[in-house]
Amino acid sequence: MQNDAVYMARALELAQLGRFTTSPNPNVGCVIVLNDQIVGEGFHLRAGEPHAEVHALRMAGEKALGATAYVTLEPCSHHGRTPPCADALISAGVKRVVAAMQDPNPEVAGRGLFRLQQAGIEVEHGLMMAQAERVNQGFFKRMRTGFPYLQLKLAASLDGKTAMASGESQWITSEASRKDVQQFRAESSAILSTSATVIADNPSLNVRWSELSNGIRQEYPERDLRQPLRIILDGHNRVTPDLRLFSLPGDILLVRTERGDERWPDNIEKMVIPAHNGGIDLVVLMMQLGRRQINTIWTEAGPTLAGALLQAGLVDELVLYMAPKLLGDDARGLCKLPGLSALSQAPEFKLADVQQVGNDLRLRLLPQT
Ligand code: AOF
Ligand code: ZN
Repeated sequence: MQNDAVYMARALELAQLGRFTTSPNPNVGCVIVLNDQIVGEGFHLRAGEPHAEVHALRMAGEKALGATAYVTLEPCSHHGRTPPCADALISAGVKRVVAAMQDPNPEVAGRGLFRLQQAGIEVEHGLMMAQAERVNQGFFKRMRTGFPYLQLKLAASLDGKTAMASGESQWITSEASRKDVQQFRAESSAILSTSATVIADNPSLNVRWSELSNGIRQEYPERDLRQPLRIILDGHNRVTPDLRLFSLPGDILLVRTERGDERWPDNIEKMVIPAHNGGIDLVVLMMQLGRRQINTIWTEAGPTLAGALLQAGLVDELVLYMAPKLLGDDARGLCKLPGLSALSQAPEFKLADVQQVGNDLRLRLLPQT
């Protein structure tokens, strides 16, 4: 139908409203239309609460009878924390369902659409699929591979340096870039850093909702503004409880290579991962974080972790803030990639987006495979 794309675009807009809260669930939006009029709208806010379709059906009431439902993800067919949305659409008497894409969750994976079809509902899928993919990059990667979607934040000078020789590095980029970072943190399931970084910079690694630029604080009730999980890699047991991040709200997951119970700080989650090349085995770590239902990881650390993640092929996206400064020859490089000797071995990236942020440039880059 002619207006299908308009209604799906609205459903995608609604799906986006869940981006700070739905993890580990996906962002999903739903619009119900009768006689070319929107009679119901909804989105998924939080795991354990009703799915997008249920909110939209509640709003539509009896007007769902004979209507078309536009959903950004295949309606679910399983009993998870909530009952199947496919059944709710069938009992409400919806006539047609248009889904942007199938749900890659193996519990669903086509069964939702099949069940609707079996009930005599007209079913279509694939409308605005590329956009629908983008609202759930993390959830989809985890469902398809078991690994989280990992973003690596880097901050560099014009000459590609990230810190002075002394290690001084915290304020290379502008205030505007630091605000921009808050947005990425807020949308992530977890923020990943290392003991080296938290000891050197003593950062909060949490979301300062008041600093987010676009009025998010007004749009969302206080209870919805969760803090992403802070994951600290501490391969050499160096983290101590006096660091700032321990005194701020939000959960912390400390990752070490040996248990040694007595020396862990209190009130944190512990994870023990085998050692690899003198550090934590990052591939095993990511598998475990996927199992722990972490969809997206925002990484803020130094050149060692950056290089190791890149070499292990675990980075899905680089977000590079480039400040118009020169730090000179003695400054430190952006990421440690030992053993590169030929240009043919140099990792390459595809530029996905470039934006000016204050006086800095923000580049979003995807590894070339
Ligand atoms: C939908 N609509 O709005 C969402 C869906 O534990 P539950 O009951 O919340 O189910 C979670 C799973 O349901 C999730 O992994 C994904 O496959 C699907 N999410 N499905 O029809 C929604 N959020
Ligand atoms: Zn559902």
